[in-house]
Amino acid sequence: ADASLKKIAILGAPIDIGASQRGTLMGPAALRTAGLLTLLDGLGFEVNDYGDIAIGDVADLADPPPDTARHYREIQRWSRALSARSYELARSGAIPIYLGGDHTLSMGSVNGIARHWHESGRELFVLWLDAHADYNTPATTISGNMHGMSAAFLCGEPGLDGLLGGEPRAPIEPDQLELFGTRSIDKLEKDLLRERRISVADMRQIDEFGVGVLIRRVIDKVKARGGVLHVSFDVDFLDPSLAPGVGTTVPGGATYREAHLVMEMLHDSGLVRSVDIVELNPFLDERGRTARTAVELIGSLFGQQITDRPTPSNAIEPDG
Ligand code: 5AB
Ligand code: MN
Ligand code: MN
Ligand code: MN
Repeated sequence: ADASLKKIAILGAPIDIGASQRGTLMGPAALRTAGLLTLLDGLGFEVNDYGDIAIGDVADLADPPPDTARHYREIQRWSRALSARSYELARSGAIPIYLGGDHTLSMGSVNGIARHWHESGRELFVLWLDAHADYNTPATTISGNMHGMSAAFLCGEPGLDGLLGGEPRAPIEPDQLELFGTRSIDKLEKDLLRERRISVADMRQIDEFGVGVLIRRVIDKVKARGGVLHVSFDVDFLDPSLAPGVGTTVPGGATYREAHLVMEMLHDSGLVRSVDIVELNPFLDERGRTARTAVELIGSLFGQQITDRPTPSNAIEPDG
């Protein structure tokens, strides 16, 4: 086995201007507080925490901001910095885990990773675990919130072409994007998804066929094409009863057991090379529940087995 695969690189990106609700900028701190590093360390990885990325000294570009993309200029700064950094991290051979921050994070993180895999001659597939499709463009968006545009941007949809400035762009093909857990799509967004023939495993399909069958389909496709996988985990993929700490909850999300099965099967596939954890909003969370659940799921993604779970401390103690 490749020894460098045992290395994990953590990078936080405290972004919240891509969403309508403030607060996701506390996400990286909450995920660290919930024990992400200790958990990964305990699973046998060499974990390096590179802290949170800073954008202070990035000079503004001169491209005209689209008028239906809110906070374009700030998100441009984050995306450029993240893309450059992400490319370096991917090249280092470590598995980067990006801590968000709202979902605009992926515009930078995935672009940098895609650039690396493109150079290595391997196809990168992006699994989008999310209640939403995030396939709006400045022309289709109703809200103007850029966290609803990241998947479209990554597939090279028009309207945000100047976002990365001189940073090399590495668009992924629409057939390299796999939406999973979807249950809220805007009208024009849906039209665009259909036109591009993007694969969508929505909650209706998950109810009918089960997550096991549908995630297996994704894994088999990536394997058949000799590709690798990036997991973009929007915490609103989970049911709100399990993950209340998000700004855009939609009822009917993945259950505890479904989400764990997804992560465990992805781990067993050996295909995952990078991860985003986004949209956690600690300001809306209940006593760290959402952060802890997200961390536990990342544990499963990196090899924690369901059978290794300790019995909670409220269990009846045997007599001594
Ligand atoms: B998230 C909506 N489609 O464009 C829009 O949380 C929601 O990153 C986007 O998935 C949700 O504003 C973005 C209504
Ligand atoms: Mn999202
Ligand atoms: Mn979402
Ligand atoms: Mn959201």
